[in-house]
Amino acid sequence: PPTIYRKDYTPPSYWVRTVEMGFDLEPSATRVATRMTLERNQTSNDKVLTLYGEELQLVQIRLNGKVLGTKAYQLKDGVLRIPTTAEQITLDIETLLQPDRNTSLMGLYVSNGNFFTQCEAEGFRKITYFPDRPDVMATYKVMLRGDKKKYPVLLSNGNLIEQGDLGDGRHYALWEDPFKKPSYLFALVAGQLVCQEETIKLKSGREALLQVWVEEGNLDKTQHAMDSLINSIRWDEERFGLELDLDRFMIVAVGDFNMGAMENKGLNIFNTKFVLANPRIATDVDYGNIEAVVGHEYFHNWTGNRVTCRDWFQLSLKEGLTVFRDQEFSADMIGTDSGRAVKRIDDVRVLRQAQFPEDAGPMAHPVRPDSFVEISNFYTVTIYEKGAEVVRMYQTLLGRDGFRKGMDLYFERHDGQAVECDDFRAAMSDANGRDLTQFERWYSQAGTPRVVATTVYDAVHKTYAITLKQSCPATPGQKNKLPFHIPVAVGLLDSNGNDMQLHLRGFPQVQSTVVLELMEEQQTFVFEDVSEEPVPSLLRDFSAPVNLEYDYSDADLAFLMAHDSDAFNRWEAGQRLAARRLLALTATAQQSGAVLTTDPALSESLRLTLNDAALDPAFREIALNLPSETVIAEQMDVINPQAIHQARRFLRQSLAQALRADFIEAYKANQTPGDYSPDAASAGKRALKNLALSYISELDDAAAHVMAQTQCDGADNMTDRVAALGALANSTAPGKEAALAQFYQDFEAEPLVVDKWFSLQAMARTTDVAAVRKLMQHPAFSLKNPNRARSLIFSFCNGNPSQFHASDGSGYAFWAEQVIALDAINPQVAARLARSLDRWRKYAPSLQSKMQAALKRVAQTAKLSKDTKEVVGKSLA
Ligand code: DPP
Ligand code: ZN
Repeated sequence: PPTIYRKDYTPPSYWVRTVEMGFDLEPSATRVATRMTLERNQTSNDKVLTLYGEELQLVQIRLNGKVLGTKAYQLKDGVLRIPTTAEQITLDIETLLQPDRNTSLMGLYVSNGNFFTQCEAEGFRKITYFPDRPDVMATYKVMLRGDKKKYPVLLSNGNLIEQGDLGDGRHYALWEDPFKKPSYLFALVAGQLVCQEETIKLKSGREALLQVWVEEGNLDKTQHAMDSLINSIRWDEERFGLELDLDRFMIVAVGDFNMGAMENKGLNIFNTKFVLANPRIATDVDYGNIEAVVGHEYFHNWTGNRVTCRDWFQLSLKEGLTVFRDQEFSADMIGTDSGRAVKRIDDVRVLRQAQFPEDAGPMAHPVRPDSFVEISNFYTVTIYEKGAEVVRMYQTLLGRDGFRKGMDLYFERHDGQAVECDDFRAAMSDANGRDLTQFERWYSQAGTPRVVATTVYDAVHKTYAITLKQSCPATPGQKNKLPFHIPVAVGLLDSNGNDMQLHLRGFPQVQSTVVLELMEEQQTFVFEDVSEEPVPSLLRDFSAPVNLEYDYSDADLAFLMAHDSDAFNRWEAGQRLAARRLLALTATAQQSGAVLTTDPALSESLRLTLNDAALDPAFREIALNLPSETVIAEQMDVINPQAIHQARRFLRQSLAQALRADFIEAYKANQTPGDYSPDAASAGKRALKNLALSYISELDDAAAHVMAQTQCDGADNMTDRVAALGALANSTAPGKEAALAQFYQDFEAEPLVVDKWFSLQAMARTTDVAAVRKLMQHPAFSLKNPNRARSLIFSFCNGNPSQFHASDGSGYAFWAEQVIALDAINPQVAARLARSLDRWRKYAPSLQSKMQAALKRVAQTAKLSKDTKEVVGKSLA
């Protein structure tokens, strides 16, 4: 399959102005009649109109009313070319689809008897032949016809214009979207659905109808999504002055969905996982995720839909910005400073856990990639999460007000347009009179920059100099990197642990946190009037997506853990200390016969944090969580998954021993009696309580078993229940099997909970490949449902490193089998799983060769999708 390059972008030869579509909905044969009016793009020299179509049966094409014979066009490899230079064209295209055979879940498909669409990025071409590219924007009018009983609800984008009976047991609905949009934002839904609805008044006084559509029986699980939607609408009005532009906004939940959710104009389609919640089935984390994803998709209405992407290389223009917006929204919903910090830490954890490895591996790509084979493979943590960090850096450099000015200018200039990342940067720069030329490198250069800090205190002149030196590792296709523009937020702590007032040489303001702008390869920043040698607090609030290194002593780190006014760095100091211990323990664990020992300094520091009642429970929980096995792996030259696992388990056990009484105390002190509420304060208490339970459970003794069993039996909410079941699943408790069976029996009818049941077993310490294979035999397991496949197979391959990397290579053989099986069903999901071996070159040679063999086995499979081919190809390259 061909590689597509950003540099090859050319504007389309024709613009589409209006689209009218008629759908006759039948699962095995849906007829689609599309009429589009096109207008020649005066700037194009191309004498051909190009449309794209995939897996379509083409029935007929009419150009200006006249049927086109097969000689009047060329159809090859999904590209339909019609030679023409006419100024205005009306094109009628009739296609025939088989939605019930569509397991890719792209285009029009059937899920549990209902119809849904997914068009981003290139799914519209599975519905009709079309200039399916985001810079082609048109207004749409959509007629849906179908059986009245089977499909009582017929939805599409925009406003419902008309509906009625067709007399033959069928009915119709006509929808019109007044806003022009790219084809990837098209959507339809048809089937047996019910909704919760509410009318709200927008800031301007206009009314809007909000609906959350679900399958019957799920109406008791929509309130949180509705609340989140209303909060999102209010937040965007307040923070960015952006109002909902439609009279009607719908969210529809579907159980078969490739991604999290989709921002189709006025008709968002969501994975059920990010809609359905009540205390019985959803955890605190689920509640938080639903709020974030509902916000994310809603915010796309402006950042993505009103202003969209010129081409798919600009994907982060909408995704990075919209993730940043949803992160800020979630933080504002918590409201407290400490809540904001916990949210920030959570987001950075995701970045380090998933994006840093991506940036260091074979799929590393810039936030604005230069090329791709299959765009679906570029819906990545780099585009999304690193993209959000890049947007956050504008706010760090320009301030909140400056950032808002940039946003205002961006909309003023580009509303209704399809634009580039550079246009966003220009708006930020122009609105603030700031030169952001060098900042462009965040978009063009891949890899996680490394910043090494060194400091010198001059006691005579009372100056403190911080020297920052940046570099960036080579990534595929990019050997040498130029310096980035890096905002490094810095504070200095005096010997009492208080923030010093900072006088940065050459700058008038005095502050407790200063943002140093590192632009050269190496720069020295001098602080004056520094009365004693401080402890530096570097990269506060994680002000840039870099690896910052500084030669802290253990004592410095303990000091920062106890005193830093920047909550992020308090947490960071603890993580640095723990990572040090874990790396040392891992090194020891690799020597045969070695005995693991730990020093009490770390447990004493953690004890202080655990027992510090002045700190939010949510913060204490996140601070007591050790760096993950993946994060530790990334810090090693050669990854040894078993040694890392052994080291981390040992450290957790020794902490459990040392802090047992404190954990029991925390467990008791953080109960949340009364009715369940997912608010941040209650969720934080539950998180700390359940963290205590998980540490105590590391001891795997009778008392721990009783504790987990009691919580499992008595829990009145999913957060507590699943935490207790997880503790049991990782133990040798006598009641373990019965508890797992009971859980399944209780929640058999709730697919999202059954997913949890699979996933927690997949990640349990003792679950090996054989156990996963056995779980695949369970009647509730299916490879066809992406959530289910992810809950078992992805959870095992990505979330159980010590078993997945079993020395006999059985995990890799299993992985290859599943990638191949999934690829035949759903290439997008398969290509995701294919990423699990990205880092194969970092393992010991014996594992490497087995991983390579598994990758080759997949690569050599006949009829492999281009999605999976690209991923394994890049891995092996
Ligand atoms: N654009 C979607 C989202 O990220 C993904 N298809 O919201
Ligand atoms: Zn998005």
